[in-house]
Amino acid sequence: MRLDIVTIFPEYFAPLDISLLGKARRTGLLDVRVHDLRDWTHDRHRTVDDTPYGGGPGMVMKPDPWGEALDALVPRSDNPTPSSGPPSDDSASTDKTPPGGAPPGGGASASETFTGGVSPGGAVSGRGAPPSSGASASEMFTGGVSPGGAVSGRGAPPGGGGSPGDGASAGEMASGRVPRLIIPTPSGRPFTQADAVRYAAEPWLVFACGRYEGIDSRVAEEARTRMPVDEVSLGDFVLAGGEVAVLVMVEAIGRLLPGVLGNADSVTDDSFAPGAMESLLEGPVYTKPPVWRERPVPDILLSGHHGAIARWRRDEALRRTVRHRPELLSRLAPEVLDEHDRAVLREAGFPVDGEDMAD
Ligand code: 6GU
Repeated sequence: MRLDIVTIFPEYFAPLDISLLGKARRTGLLDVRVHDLRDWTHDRHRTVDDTPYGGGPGMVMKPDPWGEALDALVPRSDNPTPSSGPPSDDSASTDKTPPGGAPPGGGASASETFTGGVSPGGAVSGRGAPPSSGASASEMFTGGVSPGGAVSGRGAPPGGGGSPGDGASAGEMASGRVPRLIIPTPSGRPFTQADAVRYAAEPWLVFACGRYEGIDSRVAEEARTRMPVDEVSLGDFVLAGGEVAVLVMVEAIGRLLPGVLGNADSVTDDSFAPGAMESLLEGPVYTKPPVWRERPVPDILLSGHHGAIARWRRDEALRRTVRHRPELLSRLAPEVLDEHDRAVLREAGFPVDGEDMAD
């Protein structure tokens, strides 16, 4: 998977060199390229912000550097080779891509187009054949995804992918010819585990980190004419900028890529994992010693009865969800609960079979 991150603070992304994701990058599972937005400015001060029209506090990110950055990273159907890298002669490279780094996953045309990618020091390296071969103008601007076809084939995308107005066809997305653009903002739709799963199946994502009061709205609007764009939020609080939000999302997505976690670290028991844990919080976990400061590990976990252990874990997940996130249970369809689940919920004080449950 290829990830491009555009930011005015490339240093924020140093953590992507370590731990799980650092290893995934070194083994080539993850191709992360960090770009300095200021490389696409042209004035002496490398200005990226300006005062808001209509007045008010704070500053807004100017559309021009963003437009040029996206033009450089994402080929246009009428100008397939990314126009140029940032014009800056700044030699301090923030592009972490090794020469000849992996192209976005997908078809041959994608790899022809993006081998080498864009280096922030200057020009596009390794320009390949234009991707226009085989893609008609109508394919480029169908303005949506084929009927019934979520782009990633994972059902209705809650993040807005495939909504009318996405300027990319399912084929373009699947081939990695155009990326999905993800813009973190507190005014976006909530980012969920389902989004992480959906994004992890895509070959190429571009993250645009806003600062100040956000990015001039015309940037997302124009980008939507040529690629799917999701504006997403991590929750009901305000961060100083999108960088930390992107780190969070990249970690949530990256750990789901095949080969990043070992088999022993299956993600199916995670809180929110699609399937049995959807809308449930994972319960408590224990390791050795069996008694610690006079507190024993629950006997059942030492019993060796796998079925009983699985049932106990589910009971604990249900109880914890009642305590911490009762609104998640209200979303559960009653048919995903068995009689035992209902008994546990009732005992924990959550009304089942009542109007609190989804239909
Ligand atoms: Cl995604 N960005 C910013 N700047 N603030 C946030 C957020 C994102 N999610 C919650 N607060």
